Amino acid sequence: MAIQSKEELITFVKETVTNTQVTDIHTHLFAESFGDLLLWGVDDLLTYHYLVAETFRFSPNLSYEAFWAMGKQEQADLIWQTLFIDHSPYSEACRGVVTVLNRLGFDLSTRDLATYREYYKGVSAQDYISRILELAKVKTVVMTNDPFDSFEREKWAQNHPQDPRFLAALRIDPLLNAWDTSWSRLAEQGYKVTADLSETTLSEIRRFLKDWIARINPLYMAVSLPNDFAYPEDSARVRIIDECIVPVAREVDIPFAMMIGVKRQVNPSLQSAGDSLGKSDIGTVERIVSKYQDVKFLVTMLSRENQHELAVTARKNRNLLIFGCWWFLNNPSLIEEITRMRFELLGGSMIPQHSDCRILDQLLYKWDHSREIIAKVLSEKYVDLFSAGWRLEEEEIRRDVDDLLGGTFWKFLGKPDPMVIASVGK
Ligand code: REL
Ligand code: ZN
Repeated sequence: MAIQSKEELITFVKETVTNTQVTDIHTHLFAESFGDLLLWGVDDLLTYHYLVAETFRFSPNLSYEAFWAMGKQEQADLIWQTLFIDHSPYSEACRGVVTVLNRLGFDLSTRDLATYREYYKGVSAQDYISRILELAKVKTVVMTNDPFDSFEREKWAQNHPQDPRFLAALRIDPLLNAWDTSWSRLAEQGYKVTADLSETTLSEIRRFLKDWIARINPLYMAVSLPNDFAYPEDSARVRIIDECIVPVAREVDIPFAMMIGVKRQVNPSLQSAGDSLGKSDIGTVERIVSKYQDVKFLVTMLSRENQHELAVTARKNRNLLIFGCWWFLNNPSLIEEITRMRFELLGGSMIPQHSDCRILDQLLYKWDHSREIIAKVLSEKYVDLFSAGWRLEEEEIRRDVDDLLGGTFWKFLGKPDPMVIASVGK
C-alpha cells in the first residue's frame, strides 16, 4: 500500500529502521568459543580505549604508568568517577555507556557502579550474546580475525563448532604494514619466506592467505592503512598487494577491504588509545580500484576531509563499495552529514554504517544511535520525493532499509545472507 502523508512516511521509516535486523560488517567482537577475546560487561565497557583517552584529558596529574598498572576494575572505577560523576557524560563514547545501561534496565538515578557490576555476576557469556544480539536487532556480526595472533590461532585450531551469528574476516595488517618483521612470523608458521620478496616468498604468502581462507572462510580480507598509504609505490606493501592480495582476492572471489587514514601510536603512552588520523590521497584509491576492475574493494576512510571524494570515486567504480563512519567519524553530527551526502551521491549503493564494537554490549548503543540518524536522513529524502509527487509503497521502504542494513553488502559479495536462508528454512 502506498503511503499517503509525510507524517505517515516519517513514522513508517523510523519504525522500519528501528526494527530491521542488521548485518554488522566490521566489528572486533568474537563468538563465545574464542574465550577471552570476547569482551563484555560493564568493566570492559568502561575501559574502552575511547574512554581511556577522555579520562586522561580530565586528569592532568594521573601518570600513564600508574593507570596502566591498575587492574581492570580499578581503571573502570576511575573512569566512572572522572567521566560520569565529576563531569557530565555527553561525549559520544560516554553517552554510549549511558544508553547501554539504560537499555539493560539499570536504575541510572543511583549512579552506583557496584550494583551494575553485580548484575553481570549471574550472567553467562552464551546467554548474554543472545540477549544483546536480540536487543540490538543485529543478526550477524563480522569479526576481525588475526592469523598473526597466536591465542586466536590456537582457538581456530581447536575446531569449535562455528556460531553462525559470527562471521569471519581475515585481517592482515602485519603483512602489509610491517613486512620487515612479519615475514619471520610467517616463517614460524612453516611458510618458506625470507625478508626479500623473492618469487618463492610471494608464492608462499599466497599460500598462507589461501590456507587461512580455507580455514576460516572469511567474507573479505582486510587491512587498516596509514594516511600516507600510496599506490603505486616501490614498497613491500604495494608488491604484496599487487602480487598476493589482488590475485588471491580475484581467485577466491572475496573483496579486499581497505580502511585508510590511521596514524598509529601518535601517543604511545596511551597504548590502545594512542592512535590518531590523517588525510589521505584519494588518488591512491582511484588508481587501485580502477586498475583492478575485476576485484571487489570495500573501502572506508578515517578523515572527514576524504568523505566527499571517496563517494565520488565510488560513483566511477562499481567494484568499490564504501562503508561505515569509522572510529573518529562515529559521532552523530558527522554520521548525519556523511550519510546525507552519500545518499545524495550514491542512493542506497553503499553501506552507511558498521559498529566497530570492541565490547559486545556496545552493539546496543552504536546501533541505536546510528539507526536514529539513518532514519532521520532517509525520511528527509523520502519526504523530498513525496513533495515531488512520488508515492512509496511500504514494501519498497522495507526493501531499501534492508539493503542499507545488510542487503547491499551481501549482494556485493555475491552471496546469499546466511541468516535469511536460516529463517526461510524454519
Ligand atoms: O579496525 C581498526 O583498525 C580500528 O577500527 C581499531 O583499531 C580501533 O581501535 C577501533 O576501536 C575503532 O573504532
Ligand atoms: Zn575496527
